[in-house]
Amino acid sequence: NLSRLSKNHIHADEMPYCPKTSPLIGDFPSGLTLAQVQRKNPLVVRGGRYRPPDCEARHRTAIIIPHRHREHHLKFLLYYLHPFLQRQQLSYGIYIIHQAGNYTFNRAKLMNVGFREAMREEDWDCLFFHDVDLIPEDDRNTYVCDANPKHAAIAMDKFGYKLPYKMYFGGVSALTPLHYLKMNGFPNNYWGWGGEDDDIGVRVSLAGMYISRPSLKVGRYKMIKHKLDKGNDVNPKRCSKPSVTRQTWKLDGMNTAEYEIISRQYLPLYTNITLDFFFSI
Ligand code: UD2
Ligand code: MN
Repeated sequence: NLSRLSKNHIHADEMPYCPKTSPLIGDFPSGLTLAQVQRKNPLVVRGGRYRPPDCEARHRTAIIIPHRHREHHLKFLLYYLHPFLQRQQLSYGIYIIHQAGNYTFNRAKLMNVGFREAMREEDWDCLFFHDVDLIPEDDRNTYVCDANPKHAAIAMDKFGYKLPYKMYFGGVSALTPLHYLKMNGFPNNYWGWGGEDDDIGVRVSLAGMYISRPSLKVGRYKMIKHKLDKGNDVNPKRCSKPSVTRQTWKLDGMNTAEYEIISRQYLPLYTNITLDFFFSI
């Protein structure tokens, strides 16, 4: 007994003390690397794809994430999202749509790119259009589609876990390919911050559909704090009116989305699709 005690003691002595505050608790573990996320998700394969190992998934979901200069957020999102989606027993793939260059950011147009490029690869039955900085807090928030377009991010910490206004459609939304095509996708002409989410919300009803939502308890998200990015200035056209969308939705959207892909990389944790709108304007 004594000898075992002393052995333990020596062993403990050889190790450094744990940090004063554990990096393993709290929201965002410090010093997290993509290699660590990869090690924690051994069943995720090339391009950020996964299927449950012991049953046939009932749902095939693609996650479409618009991205530029948010590597820090992306790392945390992948850290939370991969295990979250695996617990839901989905067959899934993660697509990062990366806008390169300095041209003004265009979130909605990047979603159109993501839709077409993801559907080109696989017959996804649901697409989640997902801000890079939103972390789902509740496992019951299932990443599958409803009969109508679903707005998933309805209760965010930054809005006091309440829906800010009735037609709000920002953050995270889920549409089937049929929903998406029915509303002619998302607008291509919202450059910079704001307005595109309201336009998208109006498209849903103009196309004869409803916005479905999970409960306020389930649709909870944490937004990683950030400032407005360089190259994403407030869009002067952000206060678009439903009457404007009514005139434009059939003329601008998926049917007119033009772009040129610079590269497509199948990385261990996601598929990265890079483009620069400068070359397609
Ligand atoms: C709100 C909406 C968002 C969108 C935006 C207006 C929430 C939680 N989200 O977000 O859906 O409607 O307003 O456009 O209310 N991004 C980059 N790099 C950039 C700029 C943007 O990666 O330089 C991506 C990233 O995925 C980000 C998203 O675009 O999460 C939205 O941009 P934001 O986070 O700056 O805008 P925010 O939080 O006001
Ligand atoms: Mn944000």
